[in-house]
Amino acid sequence: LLLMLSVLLVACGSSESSNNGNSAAGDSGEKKVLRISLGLNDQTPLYQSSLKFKELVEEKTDSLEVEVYHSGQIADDRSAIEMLQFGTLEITIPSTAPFTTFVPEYGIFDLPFLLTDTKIVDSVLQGPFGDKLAEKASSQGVIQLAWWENGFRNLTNSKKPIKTIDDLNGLKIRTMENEIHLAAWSAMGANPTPMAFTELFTAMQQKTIDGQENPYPTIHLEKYPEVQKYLTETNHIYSPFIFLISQKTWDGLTEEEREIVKNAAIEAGEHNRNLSRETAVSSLEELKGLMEYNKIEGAELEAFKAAVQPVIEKYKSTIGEDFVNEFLAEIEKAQQ
Ligand code: KDG
Repeated sequence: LLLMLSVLLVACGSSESSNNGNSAAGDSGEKKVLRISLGLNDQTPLYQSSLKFKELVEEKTDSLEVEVYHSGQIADDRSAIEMLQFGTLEITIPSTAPFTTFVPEYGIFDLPFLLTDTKIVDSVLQGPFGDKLAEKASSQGVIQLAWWENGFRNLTNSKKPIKTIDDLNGLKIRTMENEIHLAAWSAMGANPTPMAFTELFTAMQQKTIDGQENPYPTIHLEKYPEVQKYLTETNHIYSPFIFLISQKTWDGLTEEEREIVKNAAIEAGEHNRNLSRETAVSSLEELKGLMEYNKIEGAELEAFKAAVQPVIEKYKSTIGEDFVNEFLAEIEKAQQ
């Protein structure tokens, strides 16, 4: 029995290493495997659109196979990005926030209350400015092939309704691993803690934190109402997803395969934007029946904006003053 077991183990080991060999090096004659690492679960628009990407790639070529892993099965956002750099993972689709430690310019999205609707978002990202920013990723051993959508972020907590900025006082909020988010929530009076997405549900369940902020589809489909009672519409941040592929993987693809992968990432990105937006509407409807909901607006919204203004000013230079000004000009152009 022991002998059989060790033979089996060796067989498993070798098939795994040959599979890794395929994905990294792309041995001729065998399929190259593109694994996608996602933090969100298999109910979310992110996962559904990753399946769309798989379908688009696999219908165009027999040489590539796409495998989609959800719920942080492979890694959290930051570790997945590092794996791409090492060439030990092929694709990940993280939020931009944890990517700012690699490329600070992505921090424009972390400046609160600047992007206010999807029309402006599309006009800024689906054009030359979006392309220019995406090109900056390649300095880090990863290539951004497309803009996908996480969505507008809103606040939940287990303690009390948040109606005024004073209600945030001392509230323990999980943020993404991002300096500007920490500074912004501190400026609004909360007590923020950075944490990988993969640890978030347990932290809410065990009450080591009181609240968190994410787009409606995540709040609903990751079942946060099971551990959070209050939902506050703040729309404080527009959070993009970035479709990243390892430079090492890219180098191992033929010209034709690159074309297929890039086009599929863009087309599935369009699918993702539509699905995310539809789901944001339906998820909010569902959430209103499961949580106590209110919206920050009018004078109260102005108080939130005023509190984070010094943070915006402070981080302009970290991101790059000229680049932030270019971003602001793009927003203004889109508003006309
Ligand atoms: O797959 C994406 C998630 O890992 C993460 O980016 C979701 O917005 C998110 C968060 O709050 O960490």
